[in-house]
Amino acid sequence: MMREGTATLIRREDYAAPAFWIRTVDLSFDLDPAKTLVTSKMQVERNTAVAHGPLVLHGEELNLLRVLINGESVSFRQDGHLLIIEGAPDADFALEIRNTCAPEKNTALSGLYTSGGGFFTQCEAEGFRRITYFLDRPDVMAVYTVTLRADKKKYPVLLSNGNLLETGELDNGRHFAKWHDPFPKPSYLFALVAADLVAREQRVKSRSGKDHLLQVYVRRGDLEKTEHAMNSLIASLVWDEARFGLPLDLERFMVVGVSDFNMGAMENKGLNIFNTSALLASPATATDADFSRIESIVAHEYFHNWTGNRVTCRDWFQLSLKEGLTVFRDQEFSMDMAGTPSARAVCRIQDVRSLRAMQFPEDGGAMAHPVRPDQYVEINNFYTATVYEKGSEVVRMYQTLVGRAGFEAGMKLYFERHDGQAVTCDDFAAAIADANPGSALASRLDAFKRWYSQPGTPRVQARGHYDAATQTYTLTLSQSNKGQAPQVIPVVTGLVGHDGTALAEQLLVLDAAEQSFTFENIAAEPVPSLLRGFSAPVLLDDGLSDAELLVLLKHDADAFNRWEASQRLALNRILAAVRAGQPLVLDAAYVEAMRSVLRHPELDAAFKELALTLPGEAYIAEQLEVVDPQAIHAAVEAAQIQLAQALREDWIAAFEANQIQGGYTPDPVSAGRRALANLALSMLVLDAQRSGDTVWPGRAYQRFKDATNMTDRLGALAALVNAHAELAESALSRFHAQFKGEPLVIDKWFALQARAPEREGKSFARVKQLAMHADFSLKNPNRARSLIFSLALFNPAAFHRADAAGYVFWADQVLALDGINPQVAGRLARAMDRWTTLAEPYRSAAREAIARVAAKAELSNDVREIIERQLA
Ligand code: 0A1
Ligand code: ZN
Repeated sequence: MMREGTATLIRREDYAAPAFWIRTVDLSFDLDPAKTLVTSKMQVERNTAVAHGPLVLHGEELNLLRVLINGESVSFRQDGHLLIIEGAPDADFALEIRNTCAPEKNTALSGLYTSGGGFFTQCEAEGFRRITYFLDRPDVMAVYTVTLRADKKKYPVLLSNGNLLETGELDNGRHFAKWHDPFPKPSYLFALVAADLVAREQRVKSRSGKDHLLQVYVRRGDLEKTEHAMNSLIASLVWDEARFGLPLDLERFMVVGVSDFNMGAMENKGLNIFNTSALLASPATATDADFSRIESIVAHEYFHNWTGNRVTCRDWFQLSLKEGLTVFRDQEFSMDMAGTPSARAVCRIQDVRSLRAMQFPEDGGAMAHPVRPDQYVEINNFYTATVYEKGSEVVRMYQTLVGRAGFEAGMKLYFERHDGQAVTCDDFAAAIADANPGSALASRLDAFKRWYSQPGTPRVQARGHYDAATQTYTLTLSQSNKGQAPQVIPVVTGLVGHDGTALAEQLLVLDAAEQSFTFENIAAEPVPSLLRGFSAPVLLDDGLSDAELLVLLKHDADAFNRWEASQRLALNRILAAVRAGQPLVLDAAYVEAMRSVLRHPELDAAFKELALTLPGEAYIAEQLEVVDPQAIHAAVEAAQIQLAQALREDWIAAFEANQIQGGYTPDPVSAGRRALANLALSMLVLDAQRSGDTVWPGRAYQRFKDATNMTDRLGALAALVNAHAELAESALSRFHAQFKGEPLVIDKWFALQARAPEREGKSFARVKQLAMHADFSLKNPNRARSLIFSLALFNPAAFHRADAAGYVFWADQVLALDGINPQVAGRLARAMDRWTTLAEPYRSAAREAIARVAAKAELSNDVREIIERQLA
């Protein structure tokens, strides 16, 4: 871990090519949890394009044993985390390094570490330097041969990237395996696994007729939970060939699950490593949301094989080149898998909801940065919603501007030009534009690229004017983003008649501060449906009245904007109450609109559930200049209670109508029905708390006990817990007893309690109590997230307390976690990103808590960078 004083700011503009290339690496590992011996033999070449200079290798937390050049020992010096060899020859040479590392002490889970008695690696972004000394930067690409030696009983499975060359027995009960990856790759894509695992296997033939072996490795008892991941993998393979013509380039493709992992998963070449939470699913232990998340993460990692691995990033500032593009690809895949237009819209709505909940606050807060950041202290802090999700929106805008076929042509050119290279976001932009000369993109490419360089969420204002005499409708669009230059904003616009007639749809490209667009032959004043499908990641002020929003809610041909109208109607009411400091009272017009959605004979259950779910508290906070989390929560809760009461009969009908007979399948239609039934049940239990009715809590409890799948079981449990119903306690203990052998389910048990809507401080008190529970540990990232992150990042009303106890707890947990796993601690630190917008007394108390963390002398770079940005 880097300590205070060693932090350096890395700047994008300082990029320089490396002085040396490493062409091949022959790595051998003598695996031992306490002390693993690593021998690395490299073929090194001076980069003749760069002036003479020493060979400077990265290394962290290593014990160096020897350094040889062409078989001879050589003088070197060590400076912090650098190994410097002044006398490296000009001619190509062989470099041999021997060192040890201590996997079982590696609680940071970066580099080589142990988990559940096995060895695993995580090398992105800069973990390889914690395994051996290397030019640990993505533009140095080498061909790897890897030999693993380990005790055969404890570690029967030995895996690394590429193809298996050889296996055999050694003395003392040890064995070995030798792997070779023919594709040159950066060190961050290296991986090894040595553990006692079993695999689900499937052979598949690609379009070209090539055979491939797919394997999903997990711990012994988990094999039955790998079917969904395997199916998702096969579907991903088929999709990438069909949609982008991109085949699997390896004979063998392996996926491994591990329960201690910092992120969701990792795209190591041919050996993807997954957090078990992103891999394992059975109907009894995983919810519909888990099934869909697994499908998209399996696809995401698989798609990286081309977008990330075959073409990689020149430097870490280009991270969105692979991440934004790969998120876009996994989102497109999920939509195609969902099938029907309305199921596609549901996917899009969910993606936008999470963009607004996570990325919008980030872009307005202490960690705001462009999609292609200009500087960082710790790159691990930049695996963000901006780089991933906003990056994906930027890729989507390319597609909107050049069309789907144009985008596919652009991708083709990108691979023709750059296969096997480490490149930049500019290279990607050039490929898409060059493949589409004369497009709306090509003529504005420089301005479009401001999406990479300017942080912040642009605000777009739209005002329409109808001229009955000329039968024209003129739309004036303007944009602003904190004084920065205008961005290129594709605004897909429809005009809808008050009777619901679709009058027009057009792609408007806003590329100036203000522009007007005129529609001809419009017979009567229309309602504009702007930014259809959320065609750009902006905040829109369209000035629409309630009456106009109701027209869109009822008639818009664009399902996304129908949903958006439902959210705007709710948002307007919540904001008005919060701004006025008055209790929220829902009006009949809104309630009736929601009733007609709920009763609608044709709308899908999934859509109804999304339309009837109120906007998230974080997104509401984004609309306000001064944020009082308690006032927001009170307004949302009041809206919920009133909707629960006013629509009681309709909730009952929706609940009854969406019971599914027969076995569980995670398809979008069934999942949508379960989601609506669960929402209805929550509403009915909530209303029962008000009315004193005991029937619905009883029914929820019964359903909780009888459920045949986790979605229904957890839904019923959530209905009881979220309403603070009396039966919640016995349901919670029953649930814990039933699933005590299933860590991923116990995570849900913690998370559900930590996310329960706050009532009289009960949720917060419960979190503090659960932090002492025998099953709780900060060492396992999933467990830490399930409790502490759930409170600090996802339960604003429980966290932001007038007595500051939430902030004190946060500071304690950040400091404790920083001593274990800086990367995860850095993520928790981000709970305070938006503290400057808080109302008093929260604001002062928050500053004090942040200052307390800052005052700690020994902080990781990860946490220090976040904290310093918060205090800047
Ligand atoms: N590249 C992976 C995510 C990942 C990133 C960083 C990690 O450690 C710092 C681990 C995984 C992905 O996008 O799936
Ligand atoms: Zn990724």
